[in-house]
Amino acid sequence: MPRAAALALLLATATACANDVPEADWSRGLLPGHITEEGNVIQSLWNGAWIAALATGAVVIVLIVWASMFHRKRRAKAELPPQVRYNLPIEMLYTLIPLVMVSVFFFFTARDSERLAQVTGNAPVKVKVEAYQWSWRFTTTVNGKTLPPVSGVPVSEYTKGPQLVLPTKTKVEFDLQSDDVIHSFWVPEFLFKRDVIPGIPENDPGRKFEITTLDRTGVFAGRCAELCGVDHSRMLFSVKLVPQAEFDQYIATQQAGSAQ
Ligand SMILES: [Cu+2]
Repeated sequence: MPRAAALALLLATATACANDVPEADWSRGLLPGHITEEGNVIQSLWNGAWIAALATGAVVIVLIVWASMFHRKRRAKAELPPQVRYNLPIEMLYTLIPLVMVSVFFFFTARDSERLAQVTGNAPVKVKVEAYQWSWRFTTTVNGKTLPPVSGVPVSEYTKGPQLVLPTKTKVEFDLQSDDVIHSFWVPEFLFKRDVIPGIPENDPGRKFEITTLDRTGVFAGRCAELCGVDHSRMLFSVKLVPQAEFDQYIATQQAGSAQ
């Protein structure tokens, strides 16, 4: 009983502190609601993988129960049951079914990761992300014009970290760079994260990825997902999604600020 009470207390406090943790919903298989088109791809791969895993599990459990109920050793007959060694059809089945299953899983995973890694290079908004111990610097280029960079310091609340403003319904390219250690750029609502690895040369496609934002506004938490030192947990930032008109306004104020 005291254990249960302690757990309940822990859960209550954890929930109270975790204001930047997006709400996970059972209908989405416990993923947060996504804000990118790529999120649709990830959500359906996630759902499909769970359905396949649960279906496989159900078949296995039914077979185990069936075998243990109807093929028990009978007391009277002490002899071995019929053996299926060297039974070609059954052995082929043992081999073929797992092969087909793994191929199906592999096909969907490969198809979707290919799609997610695709970089067309024609995104109207490009963001250079520089990760450092322990914050981020975002340099946004819109239609060839570069805005002054936004950078931050370690903070305990994501709203106080550097903020990346992006328009809705727009393709955005990210270019990840680190000059110290490995970090990982993670916005939970992207349903995607990628390691920021030092030493990858500029223009290497391995440091880039693209998203297309959905028509969903708001401020979303971002964090570093690779233990990178003492203030790793305070390497927080936010992504603010605004309608195009508001984004144009933001660009205008940023450019005016940099001209002074
Ligand atoms: Cu980090």
